[in-house]
Amino acid sequence: MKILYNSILTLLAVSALNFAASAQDNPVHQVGNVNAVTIEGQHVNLSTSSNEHIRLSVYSPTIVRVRMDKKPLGDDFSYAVVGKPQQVKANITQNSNEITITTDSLTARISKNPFAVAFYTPNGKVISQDEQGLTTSWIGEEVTTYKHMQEGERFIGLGEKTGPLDRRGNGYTNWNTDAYGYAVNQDPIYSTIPFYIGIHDGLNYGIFLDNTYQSDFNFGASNNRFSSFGVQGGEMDYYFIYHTKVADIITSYTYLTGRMPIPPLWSLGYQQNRYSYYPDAEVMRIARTLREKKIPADGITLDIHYMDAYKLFTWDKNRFPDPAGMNKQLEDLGFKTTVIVDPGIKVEPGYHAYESGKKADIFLKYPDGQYYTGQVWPGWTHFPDFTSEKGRDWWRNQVKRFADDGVDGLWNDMNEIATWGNKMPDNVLFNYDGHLTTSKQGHNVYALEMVRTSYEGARTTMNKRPFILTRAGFAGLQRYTAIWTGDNRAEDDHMLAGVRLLTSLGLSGVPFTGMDIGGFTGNPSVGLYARWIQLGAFTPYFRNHTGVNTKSSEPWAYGEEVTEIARNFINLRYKLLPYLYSTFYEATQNGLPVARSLAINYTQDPKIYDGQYQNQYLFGEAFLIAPFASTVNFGKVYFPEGKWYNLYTGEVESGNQEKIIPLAYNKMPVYVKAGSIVPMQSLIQTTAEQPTDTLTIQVYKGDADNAFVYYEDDGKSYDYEKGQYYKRTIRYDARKNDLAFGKAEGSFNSKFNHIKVVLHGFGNASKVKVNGKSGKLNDDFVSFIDPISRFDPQGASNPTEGYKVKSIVVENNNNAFTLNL
Ligand code: NBV
Repeated sequence: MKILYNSILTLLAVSALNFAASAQDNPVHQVGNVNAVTIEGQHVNLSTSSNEHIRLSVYSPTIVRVRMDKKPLGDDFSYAVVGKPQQVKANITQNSNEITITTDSLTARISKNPFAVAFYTPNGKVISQDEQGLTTSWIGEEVTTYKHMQEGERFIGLGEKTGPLDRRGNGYTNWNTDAYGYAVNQDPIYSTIPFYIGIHDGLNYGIFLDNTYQSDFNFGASNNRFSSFGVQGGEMDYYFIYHTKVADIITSYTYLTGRMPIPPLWSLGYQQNRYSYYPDAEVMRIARTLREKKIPADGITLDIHYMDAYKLFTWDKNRFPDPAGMNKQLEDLGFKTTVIVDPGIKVEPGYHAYESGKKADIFLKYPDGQYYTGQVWPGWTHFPDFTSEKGRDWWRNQVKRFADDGVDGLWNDMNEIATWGNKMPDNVLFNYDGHLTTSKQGHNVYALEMVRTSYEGARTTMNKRPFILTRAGFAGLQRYTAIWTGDNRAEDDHMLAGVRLLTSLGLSGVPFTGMDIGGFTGNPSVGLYARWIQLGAFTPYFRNHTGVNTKSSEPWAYGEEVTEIARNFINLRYKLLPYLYSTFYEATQNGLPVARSLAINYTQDPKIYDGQYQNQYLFGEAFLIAPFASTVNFGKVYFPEGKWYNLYTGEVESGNQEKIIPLAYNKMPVYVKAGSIVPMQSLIQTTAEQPTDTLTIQVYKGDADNAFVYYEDDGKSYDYEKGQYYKRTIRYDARKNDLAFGKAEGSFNSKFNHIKVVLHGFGNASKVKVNGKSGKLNDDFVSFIDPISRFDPQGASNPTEGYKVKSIVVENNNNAFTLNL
């Protein structure tokens, strides 16, 4: 038996050897040995014994790009990357075995036999390295790079992906997919961002795979050897990014793929949607009810029923006889209108968009020149080719119709492309900006180019900042649009999975994100709706939406008590707008998200990846949000390092602590990080209304220094590009115990003439100095939400939800000043 066993082993070993030796029989084409090297400034060009062409480029001191193909590298063209390579002092040397590229931030070592690459820190620690023996290989046209799985390595990001925060042990596919009522672990769903961050041994790095073909990522799914990323066609083209902080990796990634522009202020207000509000009288009823019930709101969204037979760029004449008039009435009430746009243009002779699209010859075609026809809402439709300048030009002109009707936002739906659940044939051709290709390469980038065009068209024709929303997209989508997570379900685990989708998008360069609050399919329980709407107030894009055959989802649809809860949190959102707008401004500058995974600030803390805490996140830099299912009355919260103030009571929790807390139906757990600086304003019902002229700054005593960049502008135009903004840095110095307001920058006049500083955790402070002179501290009371009638029948006249504080009011004259606390 033993002999038999041994001879089988020998046989296997011999055949393995034969297999490896006869490369021709090997169905996997392995990258070969480097046989020629040319160094051109920051670039290294290589060719190999098996005819691969490779180019490594130093993009910045922290970014190295790697390109490989089995044929000479193609035109350097990308829809995702807009950042240009920087002039970098890189030291490039070689010997017979190796090429070394050194910048002041990293070293790349390229082995020649066979080609493999490894990245090191300046002091020689391995950050990431190709898996020996596998490195990069092709199976037919499919190319994959294999990286050695490092000890304890974690993986985060990859955009809008379901599943856990730490993606180790999972595999994912990127193929934009219409995922109606998706399951919480379904993959893929709507959008593609082939960018992830790896974390191990106190190090972190990012990898962005810039290829629009279907891609597949394996983070140790059913293998304990490697992490890998591969594409079904085109070049292996990836960017390796190294920084010591995850936040800086996101900043470098958004240096490559761009950052969001500052959004219109109104788009940060509450948005009321449903599939669909019609006719116009119903739209007005919803708007007026929000005002009557004193539920602040800024947006109303029109879903597909506003169109005539679902034909794009038309209005149903019976339901909406006077769209411009209705939009004017809404505007007078302080509402902005967003309309849905789908890409499919109905095939109908005489219909203006069909005729003009045909005339301009902008629809996607088969190789024989016939237009591709697929089925969506209007029936058989053609699809504009947004990857051609001609197609984009046509769409930009169509969008003008909305501008003329007083529309403020475009909601781009069904742009995966969705054609009634069916996959578009592979042989549909995309112009791909002069690099004619098939649907295989064009599909994932279709939505990105659609929203780019909607943005460009709306920006020029609306003459103000438009609001653009999309369902699908590709890396870089943040340059044009907000995104929401599509057709989720009215279920607890969907609410929580939704949080992870938003934070994962945030890790992947997209700050303006939202989900259908209340759930799109099905009906939430009263308890779930109550929790979800509170959570919504702490999501970047606050949208309430529901499907066509579901129960109403407006904040008054779940009883008086829930209306009060919803009002409370929507009120709080509006009072927080100065904080939120400044946080969005930060996103425009460094690409950091608004809903922040704890992996950004507490990367090395294993607790934050624990399944029971992975839904916690920071809203901006100050608020720790702990969402829980509606079915539980107690929850376990993890407080990362530092100190945390309970938002409602001011009580302090120490960091590095796991704590079971009782969960109230009306108060989502929210904590404020010690040292935080939170600017707030008085309650308004719409951003069209002016708050009082006092900006309130909540300061929370802490042990670490902090700085907050306060930003303001007119909230609607592009005048900020000409310097018409108001910006000042507010610094908290923990040791000196002072708060310093820098001089205001920019030519915009702040709407606030006074600044009220509210002190939290400063004990019974009685004295304060303003620029060295004594100032007066007042006794004050702070309350972030109002009592709910059931719990306190005497209502707001007997506030129980707040606590005593001290505050001081100073004049805002734009000059620098310091408060010694
Ligand atoms: O336009 C209708 C819906 C819309 O309400 C939803 O938000 C999108 O995700 N749309 C999908 C079309 C298909 C609905 C089944």
